[in-house]
Amino acid sequence: MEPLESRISKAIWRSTAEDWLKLINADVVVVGAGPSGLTAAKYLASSGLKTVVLERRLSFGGGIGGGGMLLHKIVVDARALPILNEFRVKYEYVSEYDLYVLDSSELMAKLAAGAIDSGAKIIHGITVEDLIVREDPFRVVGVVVQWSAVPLAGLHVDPLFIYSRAVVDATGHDAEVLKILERKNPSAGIRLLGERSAYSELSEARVVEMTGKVVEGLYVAGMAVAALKHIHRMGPIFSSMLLSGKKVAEEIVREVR
Ligand code: 48F
Repeated sequence: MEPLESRISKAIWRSTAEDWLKLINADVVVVGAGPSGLTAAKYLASSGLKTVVLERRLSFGGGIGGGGMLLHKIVVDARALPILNEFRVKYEYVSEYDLYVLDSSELMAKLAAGAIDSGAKIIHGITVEDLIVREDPFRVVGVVVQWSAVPLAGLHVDPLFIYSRAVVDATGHDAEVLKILERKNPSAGIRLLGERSAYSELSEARVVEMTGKVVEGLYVAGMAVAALKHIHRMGPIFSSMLLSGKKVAEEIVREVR
């Protein structure tokens, strides 16, 4: 048998290559492993769509881990309970405030586990730096990807591509994919109106309402919706992030399947 070092390396290269050869023609690319992206990934994958979540960092959960001002709790309202139950996340009802409180660590872990167990592939350390598009009519047909370490090192390295039937911008407050769409593709006719200051109640409702398709092939979920539609921020209440993820998945399943 070969020495252990060469077997370690070959096993990793081969398995990675096998995964990527499948993923290069995905059904759905979800950009960002925050609450909206992970929720979307679970429902997409459990509907049988080949789903890959690309996450720039080496962790899951996006803004969940910071809790409320670094306190290890977040809240939801009753609308989110069916989703929390599906992911088997525990919560406590605080009647005085009419809110459900949960541990941020549990939400992160179980959203990720739920997405993976449903068949989604989550790949860390990958930054989506551009889109693949077609014109006349304008549509998005995939993403341009790079190891996150490359921009951090300030290197110029040409990226690679993942072709997909749908892309979801779940990159949070910065709406990174939509910013690329706006900056580099004037023919898409999209303008980001920017997020507004806090108004939790209104924002929780509006983000879910405005979740969905942006242009052919590109959808938006989570706080990126607020950046697109000039919606207020809501702080560490996460009902709309979960509901938005589920809603975008349902829309894509209807349109892509
Ligand atoms: O920010 P994030 O948690 O987005 P979200 O799902 O949820 C927002 C809430 O966490 C919170 C809030 C609501 O209560 O206000 O902020 O809308 O997760 C976004 C993820 O996307 C990754 C980023 O590292 C984070 O984990 N991300 C951002 N840009 C890219 C990216 C990119 N270009 N390529 C890959 N990943």
